[in-house]
Amino acid sequence: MFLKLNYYKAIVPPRVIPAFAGMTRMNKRAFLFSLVFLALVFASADAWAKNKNVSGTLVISKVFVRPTVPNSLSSAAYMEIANNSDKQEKLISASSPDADQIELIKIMRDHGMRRMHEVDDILVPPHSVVPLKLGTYHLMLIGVKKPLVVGDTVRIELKFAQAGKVILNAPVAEIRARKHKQDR
Ligand SMILES: [Cu+2]
Repeated sequence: MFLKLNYYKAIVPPRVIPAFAGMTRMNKRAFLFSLVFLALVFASADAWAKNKNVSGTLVISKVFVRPTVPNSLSSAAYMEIANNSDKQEKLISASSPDADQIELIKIMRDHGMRRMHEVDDILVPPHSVVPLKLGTYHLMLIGVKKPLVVGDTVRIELKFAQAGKVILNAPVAEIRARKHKQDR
């Protein structure tokens, strides 16, 4: 068998694989058909997996953006990010056509005061939910193009390490809990 393979390698061009060279015409046809069939199976499985990743294993809910206050061009977006997969997910950036930039902000305690710290990413461990809410994280919209009022919708594009781009249409709504002075 080993010798036979070497023999085929010697007489056929390098790009023709040895197994193919020894086949009858019918076998070649069946072999090519199998290759095409397998390629189609893998292509559709891949598409299905990608689709499932965005819509099934990564679930983003409770999304809203705060209205802007007078004389302010910034706002904050809140949501819950659920990762139902076995892999760690990571929010790596966010942007919006309605704002100059969006920063990922973590609230940290500093001498008893809550302060905003920009972070590079927000980790979402496998099978867990990370809330972006008062006291944890939020997305800081900087340089909004026009004042945001209740009833408006803000398009936010999130970029995840695993799932890639996720587009949200976030409603502008008042925050129900206590006030968060750091965001003003
Ligand atoms: Cu903020």
